[in-house]
Amino acid sequence: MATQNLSQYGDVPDASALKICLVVADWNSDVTYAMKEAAMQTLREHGVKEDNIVTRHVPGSFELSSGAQMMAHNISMIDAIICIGCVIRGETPHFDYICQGVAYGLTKISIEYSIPVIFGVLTTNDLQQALDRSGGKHGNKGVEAAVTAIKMAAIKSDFRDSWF
Ligand code: DLZ
Repeated sequence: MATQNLSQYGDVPDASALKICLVVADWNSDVTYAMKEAAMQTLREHGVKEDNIVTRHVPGSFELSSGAQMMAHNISMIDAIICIGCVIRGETPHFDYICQGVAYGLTKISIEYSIPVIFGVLTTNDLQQALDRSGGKHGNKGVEAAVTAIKMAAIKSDFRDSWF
């Protein structure tokens, strides 16, 4: 299947009551900051209030898990955590270690804290592929991460409001 433009999406629930946290990796910041801006813009467009968006930075994608854990542990009433990073395959095994570590870590935090934790992490072969997905020809993965956060928060809230 061809890669799609990630910024095209359908209906999104109202997000005006949500509190959303973002953890952003500074490694490959040209890419991650563009994704962060797109994610924040998408949250605003769907009604999330500025005061209800909390952003923190970590050095690299490997630290996203620990950043998300600190958010989940210390901030009350979070509806979703969006984690943004960009890992570019290099000559070292770092790529595999970082990707596996962050995927495992974010899944674990999501389950332990029962909070949607969104994997807004690009894992690409080169910088061009990352640029194509952070505001280039394939859209911006930050938009997709924000939409996923809103949709998951709505699912969580559905369960909270149900009688069963
Ligand atoms: C060390 C490293 C390397 C080689 N590549 C990346 C990368 O492509 N993307 C990224 O977000 N971080 C990278 N890092 C840094 C690690 O995520 C981490 O910050 C360090 O290993 C320190 O724990």
